[in-house]
Amino acid sequence: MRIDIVTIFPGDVERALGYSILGRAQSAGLLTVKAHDLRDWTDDAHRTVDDSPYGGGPGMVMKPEPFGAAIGALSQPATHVVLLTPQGVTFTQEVAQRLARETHLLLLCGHYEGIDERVSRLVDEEVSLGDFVLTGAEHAAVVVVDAVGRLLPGVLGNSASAEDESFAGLLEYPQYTRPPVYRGWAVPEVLLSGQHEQVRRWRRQQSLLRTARRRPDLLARAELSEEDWRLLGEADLGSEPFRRSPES
Ligand code: JF5
Repeated sequence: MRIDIVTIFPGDVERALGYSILGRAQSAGLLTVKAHDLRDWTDDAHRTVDDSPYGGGPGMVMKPEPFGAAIGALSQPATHVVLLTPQGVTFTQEVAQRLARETHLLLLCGHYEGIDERVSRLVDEEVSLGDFVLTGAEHAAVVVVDAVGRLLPGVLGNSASAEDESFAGLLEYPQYTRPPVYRGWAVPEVLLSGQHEQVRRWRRQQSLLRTARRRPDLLARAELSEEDWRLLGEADLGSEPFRRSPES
């Protein structure tokens, strides 16, 4: 896959994506990421990318022409153009899986108080990380490249594809490693028992309970088996252990 990113901070974005698993994926030729300076598609001496809003009001609005010229220069027939903005559809694992099937992504990063509305006519979709506002969409672009990049064939280890199917349904079960007792908190006995079928049932039950407590919205949409209903029914929904400062 190739991912081009249009931003006023191309150096920072490329550096952020050059480390760890995504850096290795790029070195291995599984993924190519290139960040481009939006100001390269301006034509004035000051390389202006913003202007004051029509109708008045505070702040600045990003001009449409540099984005339009960048899209024109970087797009191929197969390119999928994504504008990162709080106005977009919410980015989920399902969106990441859909984008991971593309061969060429072009991500556009907005800034300031917003972008001229006509830029939306030039893109395939608008995507938002969630209901919050960033100073710039660069951090959103890095998140999207990370979530999409780890889904590409060969980027993660062997367990990758199986693991990803499990998400979007239920939350993961709790995991433990050594030591068997830490600060008086013991690892659940069943995990030390070597009884694989009991371990499997316990993990499934923990996933169901944790999802019921923390994300009832996910549980409502999950497809539960007969066994799932039994595992849920036989357990006390209860509450989670205290975190810091229970009296605050
Ligand atoms: C931005 C107009 C972009 O705040 C964001 C963002 C949040 N989720 N995804 C992107 O980007 C900055 C602000 C205003 C366009």
